[in-house]
Amino acid sequence: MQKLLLLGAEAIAQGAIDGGMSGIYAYPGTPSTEITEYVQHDKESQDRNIHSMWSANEKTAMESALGMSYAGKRAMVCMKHVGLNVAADAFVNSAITGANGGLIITVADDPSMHSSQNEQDSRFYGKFAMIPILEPCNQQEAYDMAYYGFQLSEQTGLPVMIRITTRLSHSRAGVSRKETAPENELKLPSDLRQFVLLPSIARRNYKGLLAKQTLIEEISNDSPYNAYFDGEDKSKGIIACGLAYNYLIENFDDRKIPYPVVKVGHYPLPRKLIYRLEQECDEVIVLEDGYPIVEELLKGYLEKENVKGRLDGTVPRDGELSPDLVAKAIGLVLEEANDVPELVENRPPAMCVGCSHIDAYNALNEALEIYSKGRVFSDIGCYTLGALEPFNAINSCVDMGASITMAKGAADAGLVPAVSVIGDSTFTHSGMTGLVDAVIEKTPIVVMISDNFTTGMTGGQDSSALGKIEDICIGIGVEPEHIRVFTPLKKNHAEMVAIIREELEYQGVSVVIPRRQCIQTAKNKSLNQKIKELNLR
Ligand SMILES: Cc1ncc(C[n+]2csc(CCOP(=O)(O)OP(=O)(O)O)c2C)c(N)n1
Ligand code: SF4
Repeated sequence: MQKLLLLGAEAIAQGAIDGGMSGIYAYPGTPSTEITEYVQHDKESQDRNIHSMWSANEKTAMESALGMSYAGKRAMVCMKHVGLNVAADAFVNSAITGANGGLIITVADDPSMHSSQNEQDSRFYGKFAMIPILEPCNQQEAYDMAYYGFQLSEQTGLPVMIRITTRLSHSRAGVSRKETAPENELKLPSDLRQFVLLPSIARRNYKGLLAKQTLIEEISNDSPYNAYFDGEDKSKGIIACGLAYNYLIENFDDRKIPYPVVKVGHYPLPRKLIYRLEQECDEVIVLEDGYPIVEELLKGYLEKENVKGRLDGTVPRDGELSPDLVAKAIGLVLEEANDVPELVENRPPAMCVGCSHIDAYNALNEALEIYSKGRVFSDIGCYTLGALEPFNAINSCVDMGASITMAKGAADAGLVPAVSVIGDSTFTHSGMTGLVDAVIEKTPIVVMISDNFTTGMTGGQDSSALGKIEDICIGIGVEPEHIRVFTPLKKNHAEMVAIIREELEYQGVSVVIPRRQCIQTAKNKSLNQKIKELNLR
């Protein structure tokens, strides 16, 4: 079989393509973005016409994938961990509807917050929804699990979560492909009310979900992704979840670990294997990249003392796991590593030279000089870097969409004028609904939608807002004379300051739109064509 050198994210994409996937839906977010990008660039996916889309947000992506599963086909939805918060309503309920065609939710967590606001662990969500979770320890397993996940989903009638973390997603290894599975034919659920979650049906479905818990645990106990490796020294037993297993074996050149090890790659936890480990060993060390979810389960409310991990400091409570941290946790002596040479400088992130957000912030800062500080609520995107020197332009960044609603709340409290700064992609992701609230109450806020025609921060994916922002704002009820568009360039600075000042004085909702293409997308032919067709410049 063909062998490929793939990132973990790409391995999932290839596994899904080979596993008979018919559609993939996603909203970009590091470290998950490369999964969908791979499918979009893959020749076989194009030949097979696998449907792929950058959806408006994670919830719409989740629901589209669920719709494809309803129609009997295999679908995947991808997002970063915080995206699962956005998709949570649909995600949790998809466990109650169940899946018809295989449905995989791939979530990429980011312990250590390399590019995220938190390091939440998506396995909690999988457990909360009571569905099977697959957690690969390497790129080959990432491929195999995506391939197998569709079968598992159809076997159990449930959506399946694949959980990865940044290191696995963004590192490469050789991956052997399997034979391509055929795509499913269109086939509706045998019960056409299965997806109608009226209380009477939801109650019935929920009982079904509860009844399936025994089945999914049995499957997990016998899963090839869970294993018990015996060891002679029973003074400790190790539970290594997902990537932690790879980190563990990296510490032993011959891969011979003296202690018994339970490798976990498939949840619910394989109870029989864990039970055996607990019985045979004096203490149990739990290695998991993320929250101490398994450790907490084993320790229990009564805090059993022979279970060690993040909670008692055997492993640091926060941050991502590493081979060195694993070595320390199991008592190995670490070899001294070289210091980072002085030549290597820490470079804080910064906006690209020539970025349109820079001109927009320069104008906004000057326009706001006549007011007291602390009134700019921002959002998540490249423009969040406006928080840093030399701009110091924003006072909040919480979650996608929060800029407009937080500005509204602050204005309601009397902080007038309040300003929101949001990007075009974030606006259609979850900013629009907040604008509805502001329009309903005619809240005195200025919403700056910094439109660069793309989702810049994650690498220039499609923006659902392209060519639609003014129409959306008018549709929501913003008065057309208070929607002001300008080109953020140095030469227009005075004009921009004057426009923003005028709108800051207006006692209602204003939208100002600095509009100029992200310079990193200048060579994107299809985007340039769309911009031309839409007459956007
Ligand atoms: C819920 C959620 N989904 C995805 C992301 C990843 N992400 C960060 S910013 C961003 C969008 C940025 O696009 P835009 O608002 O157009 O601003 P730009 O970066 O182009 O300036 C995305 C997708 C996130 N942080 N949170
Ligand atoms: S990628 Fe685009 S939006 Fe982001 S900083 Fe660079 S020019 Fe600005």
